[in-house]
Amino acid sequence: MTDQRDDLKDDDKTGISRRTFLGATAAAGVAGAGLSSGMIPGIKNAEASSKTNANGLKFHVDPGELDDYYGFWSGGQSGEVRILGVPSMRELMRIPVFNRDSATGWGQTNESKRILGDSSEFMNGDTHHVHGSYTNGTYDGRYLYVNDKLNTRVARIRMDIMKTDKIVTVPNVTSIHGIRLQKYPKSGLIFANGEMIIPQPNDGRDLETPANYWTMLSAIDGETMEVVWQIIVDGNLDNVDTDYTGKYACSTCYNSARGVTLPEMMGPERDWAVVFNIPAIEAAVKAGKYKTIGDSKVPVIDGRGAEKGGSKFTMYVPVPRSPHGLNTTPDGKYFIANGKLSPTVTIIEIAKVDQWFAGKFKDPRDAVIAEPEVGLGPLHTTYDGRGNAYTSVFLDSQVVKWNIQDAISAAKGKKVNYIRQKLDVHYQIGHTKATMAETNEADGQWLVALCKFSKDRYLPVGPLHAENDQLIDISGDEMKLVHDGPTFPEPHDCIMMRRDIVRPARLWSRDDPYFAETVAMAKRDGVVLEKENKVIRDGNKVRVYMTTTAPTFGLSNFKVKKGNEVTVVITNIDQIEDLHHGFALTNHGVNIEIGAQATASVTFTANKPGVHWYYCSWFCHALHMEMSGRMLVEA
Ligand code: RUQ
Ligand code: CUA
Repeated sequence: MTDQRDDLKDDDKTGISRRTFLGATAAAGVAGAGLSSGMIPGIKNAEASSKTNANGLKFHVDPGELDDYYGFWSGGQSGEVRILGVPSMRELMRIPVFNRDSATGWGQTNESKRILGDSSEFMNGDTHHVHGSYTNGTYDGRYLYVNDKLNTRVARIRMDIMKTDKIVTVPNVTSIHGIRLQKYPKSGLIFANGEMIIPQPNDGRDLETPANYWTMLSAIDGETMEVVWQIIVDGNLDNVDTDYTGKYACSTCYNSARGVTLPEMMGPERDWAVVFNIPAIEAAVKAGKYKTIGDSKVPVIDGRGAEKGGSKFTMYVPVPRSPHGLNTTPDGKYFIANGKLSPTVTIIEIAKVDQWFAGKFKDPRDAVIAEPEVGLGPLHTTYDGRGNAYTSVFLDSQVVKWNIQDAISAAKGKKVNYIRQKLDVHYQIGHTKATMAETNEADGQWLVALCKFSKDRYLPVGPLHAENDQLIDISGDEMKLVHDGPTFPEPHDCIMMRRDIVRPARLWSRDDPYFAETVAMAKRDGVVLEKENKVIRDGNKVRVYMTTTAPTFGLSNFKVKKGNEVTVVITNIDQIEDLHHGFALTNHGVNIEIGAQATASVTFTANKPGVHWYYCSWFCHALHMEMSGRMLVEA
């Protein structure tokens, strides 16, 4: 094993590591000596590979040209999802899923507040994992789903309008970390890991009795976004993936001891990956063999039983202590758990999982067919669809390419080197993901290394540095770093989808459900949104309806009384693609976006007598500056 690690040093053909080199540049700079680009390992690679990859796909996207892939990035503690073009790594859009957005008014419009629901009191989120909906094992371009680790939520994003349309707060658990979708026949169900253990129910009981703290896997209906069942487990739940038949989900557990302090969590030699038998769980729910917890109506199944290997619902496969990512191979044969504290990844054969649930053997550990050593700190693994795996190793700051079948052969005693290449990345990589890697159409074109630190790769911008997403060409035999992309915290995880899968809308449809409730309110007020500009007075409540068309608001002024609760409803009747208007009301903290053919509304209290101008905040016309009006507030 150590041999393989040494071999890898030879892969760096220059014989000097990037970091040593950086030291050398600094020294050369001081001495006033120049270095030709030919001496810089990274740059030499880029020149040699021209501007296309082995399959002729461009990695330099010229101005005006379009990317081949959509990338969807989970923005970590920024609470958002970002859309990037790949391979250019140009940021195309941000979707403010859980946070507040000054530009679009997400979190302020009545339409977005309805979607945020009870949790609209929170101003933030922590989006770790974004995944696209599936039909028959590959992306179908309908939805994205993303977790909120901070406030225990799962959100759905409609891919036609690229806006969040449903959010669910998951009961009975705390901190949703890993999420994955059923891949076949479609998603179907969304599986969400509750990471932290808590008392059941968490209503003040058992505060000092961690022995009574538990967590669960939750299954959410991908259409209704309701939690349809939950299953209690031993230990905790970190990351999860599913198989390609719709039968299993498999989660890593780094706290099998259910400790509440670090030493307690680090106690056991081994933790596990727990496989969930979805049909068995669904049958029990259907048969009514479940309980409920506290006020929640969600059926809860008991999946504990790690000490005897599992239950009819769960199989606890022992793996080295503190595993992290779990990734299914695109051929649907293996679950691969990443060691984190162990330099290994654990390969679980899914055919053996079938046999274990069928009672063909007893010890779940026998489903592990290989545990290859890959490097220090393996966190996540991705695939090229050609039988190779790419594992991010945090401590070594590398992406390690290895061959799955060779690793299995080596475990059977064959003398083969399954490691193909180790590539330095900059620095401390978390996730890594290849194009289409989470589908049965994994195409092995590009790989992204999502690095938590950029250190010296960019101009310093204060104590807080940019983070670093690196694009790597994996189309040939050799991985080649093609460029760096600075990221605002945090580049957490991403998926990359062929562009033909994504079919965005060009204009809003007037009957879009996104603003249906606002349309219904107008109907009750007898207002035709597309034509009329009207003020409806309803006691202390005032509803102001107006149209917009560049460069005018339908009302150049409206009058209210101090203390009125004012709802402004705007319908943008422009028919031109991307012709957005804004309604920005001075000194009231109000600013919302109204897309072409959309209706949007905002409610606020008029508590300051006087003249308050509103203006359009999205540049729409040569007379955009003149697109304004007055709210007159009587004392
Ligand atoms: S987990 S850096 Cu939140 Cu995605 Cu592994
Ligand atoms: Cu309307 Cu600017």
